[in-house]
Amino acid sequence: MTDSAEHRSGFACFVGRPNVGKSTLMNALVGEKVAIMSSRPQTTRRAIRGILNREDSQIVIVDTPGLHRPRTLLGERLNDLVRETFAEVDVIGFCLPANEKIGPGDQWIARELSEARAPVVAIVTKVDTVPRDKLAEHLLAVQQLGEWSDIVPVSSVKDIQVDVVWDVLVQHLPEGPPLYPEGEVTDEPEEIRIAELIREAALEGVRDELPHSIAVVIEEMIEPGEETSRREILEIRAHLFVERDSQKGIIIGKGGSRLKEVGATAREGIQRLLGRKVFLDLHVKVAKEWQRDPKQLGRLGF
Ligand SMILES: Nc1nc2c(ncn2[C@@H]2O[C@H](COP(=O)(O)OP(=O)(O)OP(=O)(O)O)[C@@H](O)[C@H]2O)c(=O)[nH]1
Ligand SMILES: [Mg+2]
Repeated sequence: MTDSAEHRSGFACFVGRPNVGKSTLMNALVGEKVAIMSSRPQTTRRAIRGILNREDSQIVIVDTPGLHRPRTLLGERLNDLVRETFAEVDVIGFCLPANEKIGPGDQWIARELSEARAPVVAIVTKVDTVPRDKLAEHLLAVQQLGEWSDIVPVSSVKDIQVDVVWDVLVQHLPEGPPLYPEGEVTDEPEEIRIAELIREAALEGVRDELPHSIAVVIEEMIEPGEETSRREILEIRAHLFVERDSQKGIIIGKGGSRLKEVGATAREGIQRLLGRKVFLDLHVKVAKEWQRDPKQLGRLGF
């Protein structure tokens, strides 16, 4: 950094329909898995901050839950969260996937964004999935959808133009010193990141409504040597909630086989995150219709 007055810092957020690749793009920019990702819609349920550091700039990216027509109280709360977020940031990245036609969902979001105070950059995601001529057509359609300060095509998976997204977002940030200490990649508490890794492992391979019904709460983290410790390594006790008894069976699987797989996958991710070995103790519980119940939503952290 030559002149500290030229350092830029501020907040950006990604919005868009569920499953368009917002979290994958944030992780690609940060260079670490800050937000969980899955092929199921509505994977993200929180406004998750990823922190990007360069010598001349710091962008705090807020990854938001996909915007959709809400069918439950949880859905309404998530949409409110997104609106609050985009009212507070310096620049908004509106994510639209290259491999899907612009639909009523995108038009609805575009209308919402036309009220936003911050400039909006249209980010066309997943460009690796379409041929060039198709992409050109799509970019034109995106251009006609609203007023954008830029349009950036990107592929997070193939690392095409990810750095351009950074450059474009930074232009809209005010001058100022870093907001977070260098080296920090997120301000998400460790316990929440662990719970999210468990939820991510549970999401893949389940169908229909089940992904939406899953919630994870960390009950206890017991260090070896603590009074209640029964292990030589860190023990993590977590509850995996579903909404119905029938779902409990699906998650657990025949003879506990699926739950075992979920546990093994989650443990791998947690060990990578913490850089140490852990013992993961997973219990499946039923919280009846928690997505619609204000009291239970509160207990699960929404
Ligand atoms: N081919 C390809 N797939 C991608 C790309 N980016 C994301 N995906 C896939 O798209 C799916 C959804 O990605 P997410 O990042 O979880 O999407 P999201 O917009 O955060 O979804 P919600 O949190 O549910 O709103 C995952 O299966 C990703 O692997 C990309 O650049 N190319
Ligand atoms: Mg997401």
